[in-house]
Amino acid sequence: GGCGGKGGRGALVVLEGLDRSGKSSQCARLLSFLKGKGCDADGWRFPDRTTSVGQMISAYLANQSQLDDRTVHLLFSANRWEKRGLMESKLLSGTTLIVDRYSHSGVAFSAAKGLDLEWCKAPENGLIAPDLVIYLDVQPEKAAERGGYGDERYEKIEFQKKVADYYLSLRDSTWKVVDGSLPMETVEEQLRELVTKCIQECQGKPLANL
Ligand code: DGP
Ligand code: NA
Ligand code: NA
Repeated sequence: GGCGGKGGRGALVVLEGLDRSGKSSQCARLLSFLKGKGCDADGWRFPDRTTSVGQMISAYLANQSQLDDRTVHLLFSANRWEKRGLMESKLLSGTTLIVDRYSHSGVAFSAAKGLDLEWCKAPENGLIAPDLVIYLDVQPEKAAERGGYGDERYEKIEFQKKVADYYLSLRDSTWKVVDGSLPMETVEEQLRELVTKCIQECQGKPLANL
């Protein structure tokens, strides 16, 4: 508890966006803001490269292993499933989770490879549904100018453009689009407002599944 009232559940807040859209920095800033207010909050990220499934994914992303596209898709999904139990207990015990990528990454990146959209969505069914998805909107060309780009498998402009199109097609009522090309402090301020409101509003709502 702390920021949402006593006994309430935590919120599941997901940040999505292209590679180098600023998600990871904004997740860190958001987390320190929430903790500073006395909120019970944890920062998570997917893929979680610390598990054995996550290590297979990490080797694949670093081009150290070759895997069939559908196999990789199911590994990313399995990596979310292996954390579902802990996610549920954290949320029910009042911890808000700020998550760097989740199911929408799974669908957008695999569909951009040409896999069938509905097939891509299927293994995500039954995972916990986010209360809020914040999409950091940055043009692929702008993201590519940011440091460190191009080191991993998917960090190519043409591919990222396809991912962006799929992300847009996945937008639903839980999505808020934030202009990620604005100054970092402006983005940060918008995220604080969205998340503070979300934590208050989700108190009375039960957890839902995708
Ligand atoms: P990150 O650690 O956030 O930089 O993500 C690593 C890369 O993996 C990035 O290019 C996005 C991609 N990715 C993240 N989640 C998934 C997923 O579920 N499926 C696929 N195919 N790619 C993903
Ligand atoms: Na990346
Ligand atoms: Na990241």
